[in-house]
Amino acid sequence: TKSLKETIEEVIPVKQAHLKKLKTEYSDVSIGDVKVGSVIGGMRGLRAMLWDSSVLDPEEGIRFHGLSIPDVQRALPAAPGGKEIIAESMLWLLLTGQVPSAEQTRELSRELAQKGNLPTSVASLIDSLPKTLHPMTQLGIGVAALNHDSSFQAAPCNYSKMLGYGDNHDLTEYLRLYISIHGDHEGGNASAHTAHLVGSTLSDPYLSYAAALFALAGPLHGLANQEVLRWQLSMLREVGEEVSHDTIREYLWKTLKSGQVVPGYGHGVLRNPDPRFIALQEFCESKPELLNSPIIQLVKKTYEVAPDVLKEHGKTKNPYPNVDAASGCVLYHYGLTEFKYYTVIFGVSRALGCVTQLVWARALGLPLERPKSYSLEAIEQLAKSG
Ligand code: CMX
Repeated sequence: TKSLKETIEEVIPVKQAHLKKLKTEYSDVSIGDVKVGSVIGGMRGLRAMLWDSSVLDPEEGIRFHGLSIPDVQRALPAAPGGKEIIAESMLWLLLTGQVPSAEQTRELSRELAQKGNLPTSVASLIDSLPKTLHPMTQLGIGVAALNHDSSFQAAPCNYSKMLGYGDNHDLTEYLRLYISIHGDHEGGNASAHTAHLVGSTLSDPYLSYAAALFALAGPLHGLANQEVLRWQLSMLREVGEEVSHDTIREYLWKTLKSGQVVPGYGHGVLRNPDPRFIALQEFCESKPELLNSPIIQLVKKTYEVAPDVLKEHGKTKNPYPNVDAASGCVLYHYGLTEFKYYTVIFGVSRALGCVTQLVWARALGLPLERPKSYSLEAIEQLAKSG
């Protein structure tokens, strides 16, 4: 059986040749317009990045090397004794475009675990930080400090054990699914793009990935899962467990009328329910214990009502749930009740996509990112001159 390194060695020349062909044959071909709306609107929809491992379709959601979430759930090996995909098999797929065998996945898990010891200096650094410092800041500082040492590892293996939940098989399975499907979401989202930009300066993987974590820590991005839980719990406290759809509808309107967004709903690109949300919902439906949980029942009922309310509200381009609408509530049910920690799990998972792209950026010799910027006056001049 081939190792990950041997497989990548085979794949790289093929991709390099493909890039060379694009460069030689198509460098002058235009694949889109740059509209003023994109320049002043956070580069929304601008076709401006190469990101080979995953593509986000507004209607059907993410595909990893062409495989949808149900496809990867069917194709990728599960952990021994489990049913859910493990992160190592997703890392293999992202890096190589190929589905690993169970044996290859186990070998990669072993290798990552062997390389996964934390240097004592980093452990002491983290211990010296104030306990009240947000866990995302602690994670970013810890990862950045790892650049002192050489070997990079994205080891999410044994993560459940490290968190002290090793005996909880269902939570371990949930974390496997969670980490695998949060790993990559094409290149333009804030965390992935940050890792790519910082990496394009040849900054090392620790610093590039640490930068991505700080982008993920924002409430419009990864922090949303913590916000969703806070919001659903206060709804639960106010409306109680036996709540009707009408009461939820009223609560949603109250949130919107107070000028807040409905957390966990809407997306910069997606225009349908996020298939990652659906995969997590299906996980809940496969476990009777989760189906009886008041917070998970509330997430489900909210999903039955919120899209219509958001459509009527009329602002958001996507009235459907994103992945954050469900993810934190399941962790909460299983007893992982430190809200602030949730984005850390998302961050651990994002290592998969960020590291994959750093490998590919180096393998393909991609250049320093340096888009052109313009002042408001200059944009107006450019727009007037057509
Ligand atoms: N509730 C209420 N209003 C919403 C909304 C929501 N869930 N989502 C978007 N809107 C509003 C926007 O605030 C915006 O209003 P203004 O015109 O007054 O500024 C309008 O609808 C248009 O926004 P959009 O183009 O549909 O959405 P954006 O691409 O600007 O923003 C996102 C996308 C995710 C930041 C936004 O939908 C949001 O704030 N959602 C709630 C927070 C959340 O769930 N974030 C997690 C995203 C997933 C992730 O990256 O991890």
